[in-house]
Amino acid sequence: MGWQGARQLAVVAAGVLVLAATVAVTATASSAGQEITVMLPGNVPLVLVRIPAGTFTMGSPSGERNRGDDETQHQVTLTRDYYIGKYEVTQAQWRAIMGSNPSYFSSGGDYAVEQVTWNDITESGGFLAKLNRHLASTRQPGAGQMRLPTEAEWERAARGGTTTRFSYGDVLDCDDSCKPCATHAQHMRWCGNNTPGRPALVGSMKPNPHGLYDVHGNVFEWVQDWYGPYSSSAQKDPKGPWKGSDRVIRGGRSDSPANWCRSAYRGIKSPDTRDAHTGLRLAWSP
Ligand SMILES: [Ca+2]
Repeated sequence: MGWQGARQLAVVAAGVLVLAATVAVTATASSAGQEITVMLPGNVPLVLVRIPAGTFTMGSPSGERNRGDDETQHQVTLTRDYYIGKYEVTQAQWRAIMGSNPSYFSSGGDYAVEQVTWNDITESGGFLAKLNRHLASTRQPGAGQMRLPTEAEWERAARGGTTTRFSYGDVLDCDDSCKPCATHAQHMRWCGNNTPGRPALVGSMKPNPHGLYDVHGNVFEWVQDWYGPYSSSAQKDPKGPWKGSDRVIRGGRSDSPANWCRSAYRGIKSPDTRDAHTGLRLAWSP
């Protein structure tokens, strides 16, 4: 073999190494906790975290303190991995896509966007439509497929494998009011540590076991589903009732008592409701 032949072999060997590296990345792509970042206009990043397919118990046990009677426990299987926003959608992200900031507490930047209706998000020409067009035109992941999470996807992601009232425990040493509570204070923006009663910067509390921020508190988050009673039987990829009058919001808000921020708590709003405490988190099925 001459010098050229040896050089070609080296190139081939390097190619095999590159291929091996590619395979390794692909293998990692199926694991939980993987993050992707897409870029919005103006170089505004948006980060999503991979949540694994699997089965979990949705709702709360009958003995959970201060539960609602619409939280009937049932088994849910999600058959596909999905991504969900690491943070609530921020005012900078909304402005990058829509060109304006509708928030009542309009600090801008990485504050959670609010005063957005379910219709603003999902209608033709709304946030999701424009976001998906941007991702398509820039050939980024999620193009044409970014959406709100289903209620089941939201709760599985929020629980992060836990069965307690919050993803950081039951916190039975505190009551469910706005009284100070050292345990809650590290994990969520609720009335007990947010005296002005307004949303804060996203990501300023501890994350849940999936690395998601502010699933408890800060702003309520619209999900895809119409509100309706749960079935007590096992469900696969549930999407809620096929019709209804109210949509579901999840996770509590910066001026709510602690129990509204529980993993199983279900809030209800008409899809045209615009208030200073309701925003959103994105989802995508790869
Ligand atoms: Ca929240």
